[in-house]
Amino acid sequence: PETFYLKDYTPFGFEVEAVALTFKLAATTTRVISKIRFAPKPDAADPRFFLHGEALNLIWAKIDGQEVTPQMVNGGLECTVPGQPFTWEAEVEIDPQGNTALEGLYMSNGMYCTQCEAEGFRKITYYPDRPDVMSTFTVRIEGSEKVMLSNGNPGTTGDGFAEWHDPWPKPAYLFALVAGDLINHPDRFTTKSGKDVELNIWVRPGDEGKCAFGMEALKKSMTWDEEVYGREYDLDIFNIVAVDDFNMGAMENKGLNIFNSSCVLASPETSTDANFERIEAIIAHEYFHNWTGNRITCRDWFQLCLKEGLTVFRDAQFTSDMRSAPVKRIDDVITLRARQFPEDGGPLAHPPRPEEFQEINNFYTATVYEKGAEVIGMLKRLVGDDAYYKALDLYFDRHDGQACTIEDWLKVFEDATGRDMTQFKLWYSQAGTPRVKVSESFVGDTLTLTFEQETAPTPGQPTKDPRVIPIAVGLLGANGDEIQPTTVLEMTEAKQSFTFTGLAAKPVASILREFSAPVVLDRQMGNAERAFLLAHDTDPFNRWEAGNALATDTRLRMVLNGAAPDANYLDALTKLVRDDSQDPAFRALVLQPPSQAQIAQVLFEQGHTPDPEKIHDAAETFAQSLAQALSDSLPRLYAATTVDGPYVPDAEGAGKRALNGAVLSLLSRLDGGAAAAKQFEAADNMTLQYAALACLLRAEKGADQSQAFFDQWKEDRLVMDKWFALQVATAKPENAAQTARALTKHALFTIKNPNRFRAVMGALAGHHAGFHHISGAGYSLLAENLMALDSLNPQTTARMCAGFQTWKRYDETRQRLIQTELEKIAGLNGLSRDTSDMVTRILE
Ligand code: HT7
Ligand code: ZN
Repeated sequence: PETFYLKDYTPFGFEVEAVALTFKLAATTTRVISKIRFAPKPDAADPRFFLHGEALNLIWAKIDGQEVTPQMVNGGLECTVPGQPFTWEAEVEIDPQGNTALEGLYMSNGMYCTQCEAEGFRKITYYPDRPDVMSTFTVRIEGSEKVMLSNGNPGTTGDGFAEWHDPWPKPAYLFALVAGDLINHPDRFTTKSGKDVELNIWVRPGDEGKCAFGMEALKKSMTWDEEVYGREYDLDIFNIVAVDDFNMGAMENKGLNIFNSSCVLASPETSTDANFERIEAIIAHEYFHNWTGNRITCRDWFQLCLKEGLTVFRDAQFTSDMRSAPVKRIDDVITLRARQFPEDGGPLAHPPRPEEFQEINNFYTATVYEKGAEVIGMLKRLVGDDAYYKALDLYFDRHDGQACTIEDWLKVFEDATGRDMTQFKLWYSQAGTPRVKVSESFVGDTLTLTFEQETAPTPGQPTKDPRVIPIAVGLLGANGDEIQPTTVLEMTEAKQSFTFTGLAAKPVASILREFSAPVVLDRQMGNAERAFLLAHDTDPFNRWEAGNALATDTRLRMVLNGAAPDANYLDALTKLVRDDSQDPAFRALVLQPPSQAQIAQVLFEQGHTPDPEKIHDAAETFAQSLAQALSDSLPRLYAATTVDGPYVPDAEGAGKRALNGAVLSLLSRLDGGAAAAKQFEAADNMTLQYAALACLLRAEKGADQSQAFFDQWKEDRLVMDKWFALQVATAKPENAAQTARALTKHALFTIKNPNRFRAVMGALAGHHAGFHHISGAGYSLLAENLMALDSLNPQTTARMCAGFQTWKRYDETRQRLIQTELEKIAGLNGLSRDTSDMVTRILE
């Protein structure tokens, strides 16, 4: 397969002045007629007229009205064209019904919809399908569907047709079309300059009661982007459509966002607090792309983090403002460590801006998205808030309507601040997570902190240069008072010392506050000092981090030395949990144990071979000991954290319910599931019902409730996804694969729906001890299903291969078992390019 390189970038040799498309919809024989005005660029480096095209049946093509016979070449066509502006016309036939890959124009439950990012437009018609080719689009849809939507503003609509015009030049990956029997949840928004915008969320009949929350989230996002970034919406209408079959979460098509229904539909009865928060964040994310992605897009797909990192950063700011900033930061760091750190330390490691790829779909990764956002967080921390917004204003002014690069992005920071960004740019070009070792000395009145940074080799990058690392530090006195407020140390060398003078006594340093850089902090610290920070740190992130370090440390000692749970830590934890003056959301976070995969990650970082069984046993023993230690308080805590009144999906209620759920889970270890059974019976919202069912299933006492849950919700596909996933997630390790296998035989299981497939297979891959069970049954079941899915949906298959990416950190037996499965996948006849790329890189 061909490898694409950043260094080979060459602009397209033609301007695209305007695009007009006519769709004649038919399930298996849709006709697409294109009329495109091209103008040759006088000084084009590559004057070839090449149009991408895949799985298209070309009926005819014309240039300036004259029929032509283009030459079919790999991935598209070439044609001899005039030396002056000309009109290209073509008619192609495509088969939306047969398109199970969910890329291009496809059908989901009888409804037509599209997914064009990254390279799906070439499955709709012949076109220069690259993000630096921007043009205005006019679309006419002919069909009998009740609702027919495309990008931009509506034009004429009549019997059997609808026309749309998008005045904003855009790349083809932002094209969208939806047609079907849909119902809208309408609303309106007035922008700060007084423009009236029609808003709609379009859903299948029956789902109209699940749109109100998403609509409120959209309006909040529109207001927030005006207030914080000065960005206003720019069309007369903004449509969102919910689709059941979708490979990812959502897509920011201009004026016509398409959402996986799981990321927009919500109701208290069917959605958990976590679902509500995620929906709010994804609606914001897609909306924010209108400026960071659509108005300013990427020159090529190597620059993907230009739009994704920035938009994730913006949606995180939004969630922090709408909910609790510390809780959001802690949640994000947990996710970063769970998803990005393993990627950065394994065979799939790549920089936020990769320099080569075979299949771009495989680069929608935690590194591009989440690390991309962390890099922007560091930039903001280094230049300060005022300079950050000054640089962003310049970015929007300078680059509106353009397709840009990371160089353009860093240049606005250089121009706005006068700062040289050369060294900072290494964050975009170097893969791997820096390990920062810190040592402390206190002499006279001076504290010296010495940091050393090191990044392990990653594929294709054997050596690394030192990066700029912002390290936020505060100092606490013996009584817990803050004697040095947060200050950002700017580390630029491989080894560097910083001093704090005029100190009366040795302080306790709080280092890497707010997780100021995406690094592993290697700090030798006693548990007494950690307990002190857990009790006193004024930085909420580092307070949590101290508790997390204690929790991790005791778990590591249990796994490595067979130690008992640390009594001092249990004591500190029980004190904090019992203290009703503390924020419930914070107590819930401190109670949430580090995941078993996270313990495996830390063991690996410290040079050990993780043993999934021992890690699982330690987690169980610890939870049981904690439940015992808290036994006298659990009933009171459970009662005290019950939220009265009607369900409201806000941060305060969610925080209380999170604590209530954590307490219920401990209580269920002692009361045989009695409280959980009662909660399940009485629950009037999904958060409580789901939490209760999880406790019961974990205790192997939930068979009746599981059946009752199924009977109640079997018509609701999103709740059914939860039911499928929960059974796998709560299975004993030795039963996880068997449970998942049985579920794949269930009448409601279908391999063709990515949500259902992920519910079962994703839950299996996420069940650390179950997936890595020494029988190898987890590995072979996942591999078997990936092989079955590959020919239908390569994109989802390839993404889920990442479940195997950590294989080399395990013992030889497990490595052999996984290698056998990976080789089976690699050897599959007709394996897709997507999956082949992933498996080859994982095996290397
Ligand atoms: N920009 C969108 C990415 C996306 C996507 C990429 C590849 C294949 C299918 C896809 N669906 C959506 C989503 C986002 O980041 O907002
Ligand atoms: Zn995005």
